[in-house]
Amino acid sequence: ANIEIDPNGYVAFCPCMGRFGNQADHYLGALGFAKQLDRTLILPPWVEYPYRSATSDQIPFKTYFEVDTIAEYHRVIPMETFMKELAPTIWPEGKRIGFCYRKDATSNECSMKNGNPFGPFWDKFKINFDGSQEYSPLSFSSHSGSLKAQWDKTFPASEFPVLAFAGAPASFPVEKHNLDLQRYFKWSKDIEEQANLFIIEELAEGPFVGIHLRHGLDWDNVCTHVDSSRHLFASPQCLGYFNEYGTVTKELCAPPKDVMKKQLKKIVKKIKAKAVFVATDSDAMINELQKAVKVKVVQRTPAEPHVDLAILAKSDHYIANCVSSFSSFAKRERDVYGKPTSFWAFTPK
Ligand code: GFB
Repeated sequence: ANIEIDPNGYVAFCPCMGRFGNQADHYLGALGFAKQLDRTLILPPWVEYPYRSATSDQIPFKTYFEVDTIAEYHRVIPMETFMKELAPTIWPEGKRIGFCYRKDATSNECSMKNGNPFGPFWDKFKINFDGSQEYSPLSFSSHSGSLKAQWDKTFPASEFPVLAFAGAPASFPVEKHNLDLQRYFKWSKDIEEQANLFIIEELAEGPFVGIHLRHGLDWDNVCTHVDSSRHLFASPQCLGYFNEYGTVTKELCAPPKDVMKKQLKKIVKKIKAKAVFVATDSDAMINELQKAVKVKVVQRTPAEPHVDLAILAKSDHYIANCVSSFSSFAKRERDVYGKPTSFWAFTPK
């Protein structure tokens, strides 16, 4: 098929920070940015870090999400398609410029491919950069209406058909005005089917509560940073972007077991739940929780992050970790459909 070239140009980026939750936040922001600039967004693959592997994997966008649904919001093209069909004409070898806020002082270049996952990401498509372009003092934040005018003036599409960013042209956590873009991220058929199948087989007896347990070594480390900040990672999702509903606490990040049990019991009773679904990549506390709530408590093994999130999003009530960006993905999805979410160790003030 002949794919038309967008005269307004393209935005490319590497979702090079964090794992799925972080990348998803950046994805929402990048989509909002491309929309503002009225450039087509090149949908990069997701970056994954297989256990015990020294390098990263790149998983096509469509493995987890429907491309057509994103396209309902704005013009997009999967990176695989762009590189195969369009790059030879409009972004050929020899003309590939990497964009960064500041060049590396030593090399005087944008560090586009330094280290993992940066190198493997662009290498996946055999992309090397032929030049570097700083974009400071421009920014990605779309509060000001003139964002498009500023970028177009400095980097007109005729001269810069592809703005390829070293990181994502977006903030972490996702900015408030981009939250609702979540509605365009629809799980792929495969993920959706796996989630539905699990619900039919294990959670069909009645309402169920979905809970996300974010704990384990890596997370304990994160939670030691709470004292110095009003926000941590995804915490605006419960505290509000201006700390309207409180500040971050140790408990919010690492809720004690007895607090969790009490809170879960209350919700189970309130919605007359017949089961609890546990999503975690650590200890699922199945026996302990079962004793506390006296209904069936299940997890899906082996756990797959996207299927876990899809199930959490479908639960009748969801209890999330306010600090975790993984937690926040399902919270945003539920917001789109008006489904209730509460947070461990959090009562809005
Ligand atoms: O998604 P993520 O950026 O969210 O990283 P946080 C957490 C990863 O842990 C997920 C796995 O992408 C999954 O691979 N994981 C966490 C889970 N919870 C679950 C679960 O319930 N089910 C399954 N199957 N997998 C932060 C990172 O995590 O953690 C930071 O964003 C940093 O960059 C820090 O690494 C330690 O925001 O929760």
